[in-house]
Amino acid sequence: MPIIDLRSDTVTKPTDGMREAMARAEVGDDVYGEDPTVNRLQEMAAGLLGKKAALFVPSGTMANQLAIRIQTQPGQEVIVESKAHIVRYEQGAAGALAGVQLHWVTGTRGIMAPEQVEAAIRPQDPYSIQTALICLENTHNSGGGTIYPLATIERIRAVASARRVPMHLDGARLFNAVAATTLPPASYAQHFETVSVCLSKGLGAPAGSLLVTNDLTLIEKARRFRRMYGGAMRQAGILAAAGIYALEHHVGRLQEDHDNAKRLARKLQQIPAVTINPQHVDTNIVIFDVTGHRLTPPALVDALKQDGVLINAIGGGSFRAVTHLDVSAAAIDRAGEVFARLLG
Ligand code: TLP
Repeated sequence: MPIIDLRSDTVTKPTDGMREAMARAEVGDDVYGEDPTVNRLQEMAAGLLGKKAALFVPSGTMANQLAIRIQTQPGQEVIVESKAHIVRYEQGAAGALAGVQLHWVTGTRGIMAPEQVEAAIRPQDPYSIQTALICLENTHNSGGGTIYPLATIERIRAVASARRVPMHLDGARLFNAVAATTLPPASYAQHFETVSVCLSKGLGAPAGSLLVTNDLTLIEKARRFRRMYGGAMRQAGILAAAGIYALEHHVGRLQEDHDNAKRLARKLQQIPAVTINPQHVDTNIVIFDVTGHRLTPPALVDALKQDGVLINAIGGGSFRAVTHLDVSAAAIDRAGEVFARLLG
């Protein structure tokens, strides 16, 4: 019985075509700027997002942390949604590495209202901590793969510009938002000084993220801190080739993952013990709740595993299932049967 792994879209394995591209990649030492495949990926990513430059880094966490480090000073503050990846899953790096304080704003399914952001920006008086950066996450992971409405981003941008605060986008899953809305990636990216995008989530590359910006001084700063953080790689073209392949072949198929996520959500909705609103499934992340069920969250995760379905418990009675290129519609149907049997 093949395992249906819905824990994350990070679990995807490189396809045969991707492995071939990796094997053929022309490489060089990227610390000398001499890896032609890394350079090609960086140019490609910058072009796609309508920016001047990009820096290839090992992970989404590093891309976010570089963005924070290069746009803040120790002792300043960063506005971020309370369930953002930067808050929950980056091991306190913003405090530990950049020396900044995070100012949490609780949004609706991860989306902050422009008025909330405005209220969170500190006054410029001699005693208040200074707001250095505003971070948004699109799609919002813990919010349930929520797409940031472009109109909301535009209004937050207007607030940020009026108060002269730069903005960073954690776009680990920006291409899911792009696939769902059919808006070009640059239409989102134009509102941010820096954008991070991940190649190793729904796009299916084994590793790698990009930090993208228009500001060449910021890219050079990021290159130095990438080195400091231990993220400067050598013949990284092998990984960059996977990224190029992903951008060329796997963006167009993301809508399949979104269709499968909706399919799973509709199946879960039919189980009385499950609380879920399929309308809230914007992209490839399905969050549902089974609070009060006889099985505790770890027991449910274990029972599902026995039946070949892997998901993550994310606190309280909530669970997350993520669709991706290694999960077919038929696999979703089988997972749906397992959920119905164990929770019904
Ligand atoms: N998210 C992972 C876990 O770390 C939770 C997942 O399984 O979803 N930004 C966002 C919005 C993310 O969801 C993630 C990874 C990252 C950044 C970090 O990427 P990596 O894992 O490459 O450091």
